[in-house]
Amino acid sequence: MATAPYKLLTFAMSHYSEKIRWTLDHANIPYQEECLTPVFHMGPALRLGGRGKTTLPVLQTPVESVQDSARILTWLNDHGQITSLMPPEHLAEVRAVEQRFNDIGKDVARLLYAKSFGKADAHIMELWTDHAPAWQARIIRLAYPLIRMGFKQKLRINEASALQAQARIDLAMHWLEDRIAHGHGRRELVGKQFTVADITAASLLAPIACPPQHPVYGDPEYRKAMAEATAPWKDRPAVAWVLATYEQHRGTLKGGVSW
Ligand SMILES: N[C@@H](CCC(=O)N[C@@H](CS)C(=O)NCC(=O)O)C(=O)O
Repeated sequence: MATAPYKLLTFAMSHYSEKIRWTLDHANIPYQEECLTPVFHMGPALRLGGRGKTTLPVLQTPVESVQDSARILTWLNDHGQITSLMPPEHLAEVRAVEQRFNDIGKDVARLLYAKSFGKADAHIMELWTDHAPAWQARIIRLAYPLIRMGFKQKLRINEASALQAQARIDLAMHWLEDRIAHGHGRRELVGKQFTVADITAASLLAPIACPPQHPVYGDPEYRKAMAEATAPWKDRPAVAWVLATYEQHRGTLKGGVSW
């Protein structure tokens, strides 16, 4: 079997990873996804990213490896791969909307972990180990309390930061709702076509909206585990927009991962 020219390193449950996964799927760019295990991702992310950062996603291309979802979009666009998703006449606005939703990514993670650590640990452990080799899964399970503590520190998770995260997510949702309300019936956030602005907004809010098309957030177990965190937004038009966008545009996951 021919190997795909691109390899996408992700966490299964990462919303920034979903943004790139969706972009590649939508643009029909052949790729192989590899879901890494938290903690064990650091080596590959540091080595391939070459920027002293440990974040995923990282896209390995035939030319070079690119870390960071915004930089990956720039690379794909510069190489002529996603022109219809980044229309030149709207590029500045598309990127501004992308940035707006990138900026709440950490808040979404912070809030979900703040509300589920200590309450849904069994499910979180499962999410972290679902695609892991047996030896890694064993270590994660044994070290879970320590890793959880590390996450809490890294994401600065506490009562006050969770409240602040909730307020910032709320603001982004209000912006989205205002945008749709003034869109004269159009659901696209920029111009008249589907762009990475829509993909970014929908992906970054997906852990809250829980669209059934998403392999992690669509799982009833995930919804149950995150119910307390997601409850305040259940009936919001922004959440309805995310669900409708997934239904209309998400399509098949083509990275070859068995979910
Ligand atoms: N600015 C980055 C943020 C990515 C990010 O925060 N990824 C999280 C997962 S959602 C991550 O890799 N966390 C683990 C780490 O930082 O080591 C992007 O857009 O790709």
